[in-house]
Amino acid sequence: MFDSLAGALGRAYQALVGKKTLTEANIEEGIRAVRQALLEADVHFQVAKDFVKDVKARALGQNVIQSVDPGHQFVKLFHDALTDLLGGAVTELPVADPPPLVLLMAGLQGSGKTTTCAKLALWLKRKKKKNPFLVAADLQRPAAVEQLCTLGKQLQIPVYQEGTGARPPELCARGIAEARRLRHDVVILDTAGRLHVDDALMREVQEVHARCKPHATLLVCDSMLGQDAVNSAKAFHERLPLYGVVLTKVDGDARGGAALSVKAVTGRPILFVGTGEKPDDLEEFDPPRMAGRILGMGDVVGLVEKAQEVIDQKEAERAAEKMRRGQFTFDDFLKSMNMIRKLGPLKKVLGMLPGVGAALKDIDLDDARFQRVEAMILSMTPFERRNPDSVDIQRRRRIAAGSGNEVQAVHDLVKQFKMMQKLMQSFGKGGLPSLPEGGLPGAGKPGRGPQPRGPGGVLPPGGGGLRDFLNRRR
Ligand SMILES: Nc1nc2c(ncn2[C@@H]2O[C@H](COP(=O)(O)OP(=O)(O)OP(=O)(O)O)[C@@H](O)[C@H]2O)c(=O)[nH]1
Ligand SMILES: [Mg+2]
Repeated sequence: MFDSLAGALGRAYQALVGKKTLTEANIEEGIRAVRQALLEADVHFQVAKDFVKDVKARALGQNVIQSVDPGHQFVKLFHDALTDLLGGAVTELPVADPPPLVLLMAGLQGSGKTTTCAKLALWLKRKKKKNPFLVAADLQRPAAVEQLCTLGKQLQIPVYQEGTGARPPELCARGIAEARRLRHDVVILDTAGRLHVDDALMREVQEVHARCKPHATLLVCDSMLGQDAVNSAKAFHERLPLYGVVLTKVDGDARGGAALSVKAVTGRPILFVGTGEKPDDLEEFDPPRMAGRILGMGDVVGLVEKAQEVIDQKEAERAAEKMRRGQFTFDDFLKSMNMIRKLGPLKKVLGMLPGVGAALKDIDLDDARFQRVEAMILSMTPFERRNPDSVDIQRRRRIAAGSGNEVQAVHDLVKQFKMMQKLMQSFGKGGLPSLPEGGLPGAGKPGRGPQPRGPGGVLPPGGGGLRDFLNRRR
């Protein structure tokens, strides 16, 4: 999400880099680029207009700190304005006293309600140590009940269902009573969707709402619908008080207009975003962090959190120690690679790193490349894996044949591995290594200042840079 916006904002930022101070004229120039970027990102016209006015007022009102680069100052105030536009701070779910917390999920057909019910239940179970209970109240289609039951079974979260014969309000009330009896602390109601915000749909959810008095009604919105998603959220909110919004399919939305407009247009915040089809593809929506991501500051916090979840700390430390001592082998390489893979698709992971997201958007980064590397390493003998220097041309031919690759691919792997070894060793000596030709992706963004160069590693010639390495085709 926000790829195009991040790119366009880069241009706005560039307009201010190198200027001595923030003046009305150069602020105006930056602002113009921002307005353009917002409109390109499909942000609601009025929202873009108000936002630009806000940024300008902040820029003109602030005391210019002489020693700080205007570009950086602008980014800071822009970050703050963007954070406010996205809702300010994280909006938590309400607390129910006494439990259970009742959440009503509503939204248009295909927006992702059922999937989101399951994702949210899993998130509550894992992150908040809750004991959630799902209620299948979409009685429009028999398949809808089945879909929720299947998800529930897969995630080991119980689902209350009565087939499709009952009426939703009564069914939901019975579901909640059952949850209370079984001492569940959260109940999530999955309701039916319609193609449009029409009377029949609204009446049904309103009835469920009146009967069950949920603690929060969450509207599930498809981010890819852009402005339409925002308009339907507004129409919904006019007829049913919303607590907040869950924005789905942000993984397929390069523009992010809905995310940027929802709060301003409806007055209700986004609580979660759906980032994929799998049950764990749900993230809490964190405005400051999201603003950082848009501005290319990366989401290091998100990456660290994710890493803490999936990475074996001891194993990682062992690998790091070996790297420092220069004892890193192909076996360790494979282990580390698999750890990174657990973080998710590589492109997603790298997208969380500062400055990398926008730079990586045209890179051919797929897991197939990982698999190819894995196949090559697995085709090596244990001796070869421990002694990378032993992998001579004859062995390379055998490895290529064994793993179904060209010999050139093995050459590349060995070369890259040795390069990495050197890089790691120079880290170990305390010096920051000089970067491969072309630098790391995104590191060369304007205005980021010179890259630190340490005394340590000079890389073998012809490194080609990480970008080239990753782009190299099969
Ligand atoms: N890529 C992506 N796909 C999603 C996301 N959330 C849901 N989907 C997909 O969107 C489609 C519709 O999701 P559902 O959960 O069935 O939508 P619904 O709102 O319950 O649909 P109805 O019950 O027909 O109203 C499914 O194919 C989901 O896998 C997401 O965050 N990212
Ligand atoms: Mg559904």
